[in-house]
Formats: sequence, structure tokens, C-alpha cells
Amino acid sequence: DKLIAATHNPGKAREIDTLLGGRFEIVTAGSLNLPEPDETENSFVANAILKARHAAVKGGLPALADDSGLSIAALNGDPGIYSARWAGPHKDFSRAMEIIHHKMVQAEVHNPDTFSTRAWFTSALAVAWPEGHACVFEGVVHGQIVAPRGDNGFGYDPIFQPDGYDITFAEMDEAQKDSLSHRHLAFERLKAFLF
Ligand code: ITT
Repeated sequence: DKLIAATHNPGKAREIDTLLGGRFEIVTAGSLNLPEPDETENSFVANAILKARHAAVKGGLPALADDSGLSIAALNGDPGIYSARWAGPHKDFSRAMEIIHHKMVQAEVHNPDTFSTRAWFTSALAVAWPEGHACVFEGVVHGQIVAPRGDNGFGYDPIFQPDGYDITFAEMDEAQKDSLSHRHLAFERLKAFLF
């Protein structure tokens, strides 16, 4: 069965491929020349459905999309659904992680008693069919923001240390991250429903 992986993020595309476990013939949105839709909704779930529907309708095949991001308690949940946008048009995540560091320093100065480094990654995975129906599954992993460590993974992986581990996502190999990540948890739910 063919399935469009409706993502333009290569790091995500690799994890999606692994987490699906070779179950589908994956067609990338890039290879079909599908344009990237504007993420105009205001939740991970709604943006995932928007991206999956857009690709399924344009591509004429079922499509899977992931909308994800890092939410930080001390920043009132930012960057959250804006996680990709904080890196700017050049997808500069070093800069996005510096911005986070600065904002967290300010937050600690302003609210020293309530400040925390708590954070969570969310992945919403949507599957949509060309006829228009869709389903969506969410996974969340909690942890804390730390100074950047590690070179593996992508995006905000260097500053996220999941609860129960003393290494960041970027210090884990791909198999370890894939065994406990937000995306893994969302896939467990998706597979239980669809397969
Ligand atoms: P697509 O929409 O084409 O899939 P995108 O990168 O724009 O690609 P999102 O809109 O869902 O995807 O933005 C999510 C951002 O959150 C993404 O760019 C990453 O930087 C970050 N992110 C999501 N999952 C992550 C993970 O597992 N590790 C590190 N950063 C992650």
C-alpha cells in the first residue's frame, strides 16, 4: 500500500519511515512536488489534519502528517505550535535554542519562585484519505530543558532531556530516541487503531 509522508522535514521523514516499520511504500511529498500548506490552525492536532488532508487530496493517495513541537512551562507553552517558525526561514535551530535560553533566563529573573525547566514534546500524527476523512493520534513526552548536548537527531533534540534519563535526545542513538519519543507514542496509538 502506498502512503504519502506529508512532511518536508528530512529528520522527521526518517523517523516516520522507521516507526512505520516498512509497512507501507512511502512516497514523499517532495517527490510528488506537493506544495507545503500554511499551518493556519492553532493546535498540533488541527495542523496535522490540515497537512495530511492537503497532501491526500493533492496527491490522490492516503497521507500521513506529523505536527509537533517543544512546549516550555516557563514560557507559557512556547514555542509549541510555533517550534518550526522560531527557527526562521533558514531553519536555524542553534539560534532558536539561544532565543529559548535568553527567554528562560528572563523568566527566571521575573518569577524566581515559580520558575521551572519543565518541558514537553508533542507529536500529532494524522492520516487522511483523498475522500476527506481523517484520524489523528497524539503522543507527549515530558522532560526538562538543559544546556545543549549531543549531535544526533534534529531540531530541539540537544536541549531536551526526557524524564528518567541523564542524556538528551541528541545524545541518544536513533533507536533509543525512537523507543521513547513523543512520535513513538503517537505511532503506538496510530498502529493500534489502523493495523
Ligand atoms: P513539516 O511541517 O513539513 O512536517 P516542520 O519541520 O515544519 O516540517 P512542524 O511544523 O511540525 O514541522 O514543526 C515542528 C518543529 O518542532 C520541527 O521543525 C522541529 O524543530 C521541532 N521538533 C518536532 N519534533 C522534534 C523532535 O523529535 N526532536 C527535535 N525537534 C523536534
